[in-house]
Amino acid sequence: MGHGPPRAPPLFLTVELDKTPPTDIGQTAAFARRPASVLAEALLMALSIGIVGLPNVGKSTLFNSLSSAKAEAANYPFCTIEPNVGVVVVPDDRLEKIDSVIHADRILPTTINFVDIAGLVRGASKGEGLGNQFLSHIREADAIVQVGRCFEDSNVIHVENRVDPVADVATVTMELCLKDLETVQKRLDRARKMAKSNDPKEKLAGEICEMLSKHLDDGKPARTAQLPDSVDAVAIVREMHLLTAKPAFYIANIDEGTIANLDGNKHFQALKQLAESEGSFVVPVCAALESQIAELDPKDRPEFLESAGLKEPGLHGVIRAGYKLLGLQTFFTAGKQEVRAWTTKIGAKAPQAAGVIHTDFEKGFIKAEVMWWEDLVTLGSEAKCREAGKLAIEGKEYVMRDGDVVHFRFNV
Ligand SMILES: Nc1nc2c(ncn2[C@@H]2O[C@H](COP(=O)(O)OP(=O)(O)O)[C@@H](O)[C@H]2O)c(=O)[nH]1
Ligand SMILES: [Mg+2]
Repeated sequence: MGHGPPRAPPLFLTVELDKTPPTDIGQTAAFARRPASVLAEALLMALSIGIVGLPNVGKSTLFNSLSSAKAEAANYPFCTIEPNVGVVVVPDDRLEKIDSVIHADRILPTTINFVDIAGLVRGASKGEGLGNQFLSHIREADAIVQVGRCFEDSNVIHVENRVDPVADVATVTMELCLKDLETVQKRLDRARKMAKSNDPKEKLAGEICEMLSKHLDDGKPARTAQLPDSVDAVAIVREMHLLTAKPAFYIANIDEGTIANLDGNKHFQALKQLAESEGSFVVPVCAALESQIAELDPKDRPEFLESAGLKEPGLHGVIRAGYKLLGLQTFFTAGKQEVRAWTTKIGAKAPQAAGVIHTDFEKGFIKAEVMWWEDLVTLGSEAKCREAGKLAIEGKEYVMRDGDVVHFRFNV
């Protein structure tokens, strides 16, 4: 195996992607044969999580901390794509460990997008506040995280004059439910009109819409509705693109005083109970602390975290939660130029993973050479893995694992 065909060229596209400012895209050789929108395409392909919640709960503070953890993100020159869309680095300890045996020129983590969605207030579904502008942002997001204010601070006005995250969450969820109700009602009208045609799918659509109407009317998100478990039913619901059908979790924005002692924060406990009743979960953070952590030099962070009683920045938990909720996993490429993490959906096969790096890798996929990241770190090199029989040659049907280190062979 050591005398196989020459190594595939380095990952030129991705290297260029990070180094080339957007205006120069069409001019570099690597991009010459690709559409100028390749950067836009790459960024759009990234899955995104929308941050929602009432005003003054700490959304923007969290968003800014997420997208301005500058040191890690230095390799991403356009960390904020639009003022409210941020590219966020997915923290992963394995990168450093892999690099401890590779000594690459640089390490590149994988990313996920967060979107700061303002404008949700009571009455928003009827155009209050910023009107319906927020809706398109929520529709575009792949998942939703709702921030609940659990901190008391008389200097920060609460729009409804009380600190009650469960009530806040209910208000926001209700606005989204009301918007979904309109969608469901339209679909129901159509199903009823079509009833005469005896189309079984329309009959099913009618039943589903009736169930959903009742559920949404109670202020319950569509994702928690018990619906028929069939391919048609799933398609009917999916086609409606309901806001409350998106996967969701919660952030509890806690004050500095109780972040290290959550049992003592009744607001957090209440929010946790609500999340769990929906089969979801809540991640505790202190937005005020997170914004200080994001400003710090990475080498000063451990001491700061320790003094705050934290093991890691709370935002790491938020990022991991979002990643998991979206059903994502990580694989690595490791070479002299870079050690890099990439994202695929759980269950992706080797050619799809190759396509995350470059569409040519997918089209011309031949095989994947796969090592387990820990084997690489323990044995010290790809050659050693090969000798030890720890480097597998996999084909098109190989299902990627979280933690694979891969070298793709392809033909263009
Ligand atoms: N005391 C305290 N204030 C916070 C915290 N998080 C946010 N704030 C403050 O609350 C105000 C509103 O925060 P912002 O992030 O703009 O809220 P948004 O309207 O949800 O985007 C700002 O003055 C923040 O500094 C926190 O954890 N503790
Ligand atoms: Mg804001």
